[in-house]
Amino acid sequence: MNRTTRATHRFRGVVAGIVATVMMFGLADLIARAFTPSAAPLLTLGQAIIPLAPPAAIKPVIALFGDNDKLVLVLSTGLGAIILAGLIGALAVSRRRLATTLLVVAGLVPVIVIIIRPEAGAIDVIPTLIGIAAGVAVFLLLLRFGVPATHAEATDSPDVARGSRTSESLSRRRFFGLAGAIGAIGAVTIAAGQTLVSLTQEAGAAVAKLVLPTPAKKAAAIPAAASTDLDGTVPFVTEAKDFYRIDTVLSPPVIDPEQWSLRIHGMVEEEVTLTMDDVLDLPQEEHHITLTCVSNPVGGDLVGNATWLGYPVRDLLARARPNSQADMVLSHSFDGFTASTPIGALTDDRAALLAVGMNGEPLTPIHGFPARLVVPGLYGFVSATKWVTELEVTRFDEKTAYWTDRGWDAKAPILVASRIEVPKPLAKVPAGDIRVGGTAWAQRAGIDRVEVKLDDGEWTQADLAEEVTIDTWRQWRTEFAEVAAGSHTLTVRATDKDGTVQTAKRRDSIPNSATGHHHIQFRVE
Ligand SMILES: Nc1nc2c(c(=O)[nH]1)N[C@H]1C(S)=C(S)[C@@H](COP(=O)(O)O)O[C@H]1N2
Ligand SMILES: [Mo]
Repeated sequence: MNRTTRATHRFRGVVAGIVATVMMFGLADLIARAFTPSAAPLLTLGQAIIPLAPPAAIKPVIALFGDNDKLVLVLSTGLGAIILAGLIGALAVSRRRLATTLLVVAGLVPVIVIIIRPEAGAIDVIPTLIGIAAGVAVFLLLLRFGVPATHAEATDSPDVARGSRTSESLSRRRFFGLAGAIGAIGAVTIAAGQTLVSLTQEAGAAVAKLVLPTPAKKAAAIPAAASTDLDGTVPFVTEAKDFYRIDTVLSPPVIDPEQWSLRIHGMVEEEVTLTMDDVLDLPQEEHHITLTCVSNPVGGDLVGNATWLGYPVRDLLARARPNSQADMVLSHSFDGFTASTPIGALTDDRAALLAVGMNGEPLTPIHGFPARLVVPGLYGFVSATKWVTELEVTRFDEKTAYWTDRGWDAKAPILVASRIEVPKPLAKVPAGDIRVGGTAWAQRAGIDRVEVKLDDGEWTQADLAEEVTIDTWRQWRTEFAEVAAGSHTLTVRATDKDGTVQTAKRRDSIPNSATGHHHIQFRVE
């Protein structure tokens, strides 16, 4: 067999491996989505990688891709699988049996990942097994058409050995025609699977047609003066669709409120379980609260402000009567996530809520439907458990939470922070007076002052919009007159009402949030 023929065959082997993999994942995914969504192999594989990934790698990925981190994860898992399949296909030119075995072994990886999950059932592996069978069949079929089995066969093969141009091109056409057709079928199954996903999510949204009770205690209306009205400033209330999303699940659990319950247990005198009807019968309170993620980089947008409807966790806990030795509540999510909240933050006078509503609507699946915690003043990872199912009253020296086990703090109060939203980084601004504005937050303390600096100038005090509560963010704006043409920097810092000035010291987000002043560059033209 000459070199060119070998290279041709190797290329076809690679194509066969890739097409087989597309078929395998596509079919397995489609079957899984139709019958048992949590058994979709690509999703489960991606999901399995999350806890394995070093925390030091996760947070930068979140910072880089933000809400798209999950898509990036699934796409890279798929890409990894395709590269592996291509290599196996190339191997098939000389070692067909070994390559086929490797393909099956690689296919079994998601099967293992699926079966070791605690909530797995035996039928969960069926979609992937069918996918593997289809993938291997496609692989062998394509090899048969495009890659002669052995060297001997290759030289004996009348088509290839004689190198007759017509038969060679016929075999090429036949191979790529077949590969193209099967690849297209694989692609269609993937698309069909994705369509099913969005249909299921719509079904989930239908379940979400939960009727919120009218608040027993309404939040005060947000005054117009809470906004600076500076164009380009982030709205004071963040709509659910624009609200940042951080969690460790690839697709949010679809929970039927009829099936949901909250169990309060651990160091309590009386274990309490509430159904959704029980919860909705309680007098609900509305509160404006700004939620913040510990992974938010300086100037980042992992922060949002909403009007939450919920029942005070304080009163829920009171029903169970916690033991006075308890100092922590470990909240558990449907998906296994946990957060450790100092019990004091749940029992003092702040509006720590078991929230069922966000901006007048039930929670969306992504933001914790049907119920989640919202605790003013603490970063989300130690307080804001979505899809919450249990409040376990315990002690910090006895239990640890999901992110604490991965190097983050056990307790994490929110630090004073501020960011520039106008002008945008690297914006070109016409000469004259320059308008500057943004948002600052220091939940629990409240913002006292925001100062801005142009280039190496003096700190100048910005005008603050009206404060809604100490637990909500606060907009600010100011102007610099007659700024000369050229390149400039702006820096911002905030001070809270306890007198804490936002530190200029730069540090990483692990273990309890990044610090430093936000600064941007812009050009005056
Ligand atoms: N079940 C569950 N709840 C969770 C998380 C999670 O990974 N799983 N992440 C927490 C973190 S780190 C943050 S910052 C907030 C974000 O809430 P949001 O996605 O509604 O903005 O949810 C918290 N609740
Ligand atoms: Mo977070």
